[in-house]
Amino acid sequence: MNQTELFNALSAQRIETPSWGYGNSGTRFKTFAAPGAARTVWEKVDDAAEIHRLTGIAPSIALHIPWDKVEHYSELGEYAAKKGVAIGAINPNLFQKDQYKLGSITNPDAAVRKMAVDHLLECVETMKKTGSKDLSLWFADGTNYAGQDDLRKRKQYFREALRVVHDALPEGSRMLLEYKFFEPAFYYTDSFDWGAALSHCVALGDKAQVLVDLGHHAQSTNIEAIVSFLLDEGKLGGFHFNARRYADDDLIVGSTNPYELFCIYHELVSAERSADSLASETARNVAYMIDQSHNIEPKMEAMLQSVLNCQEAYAKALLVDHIALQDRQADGDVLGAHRVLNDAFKTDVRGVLKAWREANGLPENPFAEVQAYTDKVAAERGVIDASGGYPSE
Ligand code: RM4
Ligand code: MN
Ligand code: MN
Repeated sequence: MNQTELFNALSAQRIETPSWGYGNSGTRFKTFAAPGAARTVWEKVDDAAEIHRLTGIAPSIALHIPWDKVEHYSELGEYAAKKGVAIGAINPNLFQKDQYKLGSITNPDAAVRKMAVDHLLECVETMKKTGSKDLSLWFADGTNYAGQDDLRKRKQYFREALRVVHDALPEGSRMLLEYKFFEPAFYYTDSFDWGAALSHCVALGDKAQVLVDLGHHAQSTNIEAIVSFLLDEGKLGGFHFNARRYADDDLIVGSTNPYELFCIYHELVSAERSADSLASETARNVAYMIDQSHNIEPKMEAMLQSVLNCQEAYAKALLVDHIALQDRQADGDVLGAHRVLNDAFKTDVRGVLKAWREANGLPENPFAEVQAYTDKVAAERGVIDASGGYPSE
């Protein structure tokens, strides 16, 4: 890959940032208020636009409904467009109502299941107003004890509900189905792994694809293998990027395991470049999204770092010598092939990325600028009471 091709690929990279990464957030123990944290969806749009201004590759913001509910979505869309970003994925919320104690779309009570489906359909209507192409689905549904509920019945409820939503999606849009093996349910989760999510998506049809959240796997799961399998099936729809050490930690993507992120990007680049049209088209349409809520680190700086970590991993993946790699693989050269991959991973791409930033008129020192922005909004917005967590003493 020559410099022009490398620069073009870097310019085409896209990372969506989440509205919920800009507001105050915490653990169940405590939410520490961040000075200047966005208080409204409009301010979240301002913050997302600033991250895009600083990076050039974060042109959309995901919304969470109802956290980001507004009366007129067209107004919000226009406001965002004026700021230079688009409204991205719509994330429904099916875990914060009292009725959902035993689940939403898999609840044993038909009235609750209907309420959940109605919310999903409302989100489909919202997509039409915001021009969003992706409905991003995560379900807290599951059970805590063996025998608590009928697992096959729950699977059927899950499928039935998703079918209604799938069939209501406008042309050219899709549903992205997340899976997570635990939490908040601990015995069983209705969308518990990529295999279950994949079989639902296959049964539902063309508008259903799997979303891989990096925090939703058991320790040492080979996520790049899941990515390659889903790409080959034409069923990888998107990512929720973050990093984990123990569980769904939502730390900065690429911070705990940069090699994993590189290997994931390598699978995406090689699918995109392959002669297999299904895999390459699937790779080209993947929605890359960050799903992180920063609890103690400065929010804007953390989001900036996250986008830049994705850029660095992608740049390294672009440098893999695919011809040499295929030759070594065909020769059964175990470590030779491994070294070809690692040569790219070990390349210091900071100089290339600096040159790319210059060529694209981006700020030379985005961290200094994000600090200035954070100071400015802290003065304007102040600190809002966050408290949260367990009841205070
Ligand atoms: C889940 C999952 C979803 C997110 C919720 C709040 O762990 O990652 O994507 O919307 O958390
Ligand atoms: Mn997620
Ligand atoms: Mn998660």
